[in-house]
Amino acid sequence: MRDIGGSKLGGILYSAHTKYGTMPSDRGRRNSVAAIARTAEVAKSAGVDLVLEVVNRFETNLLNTTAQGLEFIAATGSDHVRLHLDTFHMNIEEANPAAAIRLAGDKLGYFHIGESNRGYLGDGVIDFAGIFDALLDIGYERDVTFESFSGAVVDESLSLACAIWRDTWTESLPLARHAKAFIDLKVDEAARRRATNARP
Ligand SMILES: [Mn+2]
Repeated sequence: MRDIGGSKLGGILYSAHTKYGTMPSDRGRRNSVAAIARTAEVAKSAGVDLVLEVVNRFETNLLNTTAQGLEFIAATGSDHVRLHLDTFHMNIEEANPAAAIRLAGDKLGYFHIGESNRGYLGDGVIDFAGIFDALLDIGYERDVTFESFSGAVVDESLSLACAIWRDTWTESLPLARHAKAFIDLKVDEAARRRATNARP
């Protein structure tokens, strides 16, 4: 990442991206913490952000919730590791996704916006108003990245790992335009709610 001029390394860096058939072992978890702690030292000296994506139970057995992610970061002993949260995964695992964002606070280093069916934003059940209220509450100013899948354009092995068995879209550009407009609108709405609530 350093050598290609990148500034962030994220995703499921701490385990395989797969549906595990066993519980994580203590030894496996210790190995993962140690590997991330070593990687964080290299990343810090290279000026590269290191963010761990918390994903749902079908894609890792190690970090499924924000609370688990924060515990993992503490175990690394590094101040350079942050969390990469994703609304699609949070919708499956968190009791309250907005509360999870507030729990992450300044440890949130990267954010994926995705719908519950991983298609067009607004075509699923995720409460984006609550999500954006929470992002504004914690003063989040890092990346917000839209993530969506279709076997028509996404790498085949990644689509299989994410269980994309049907396509909800095939054209990237209208999807991306819609997502940008949707995110801008939701940020504006959340900002207006804050301003209205703050008014005496
Ligand atoms: Mn994601």
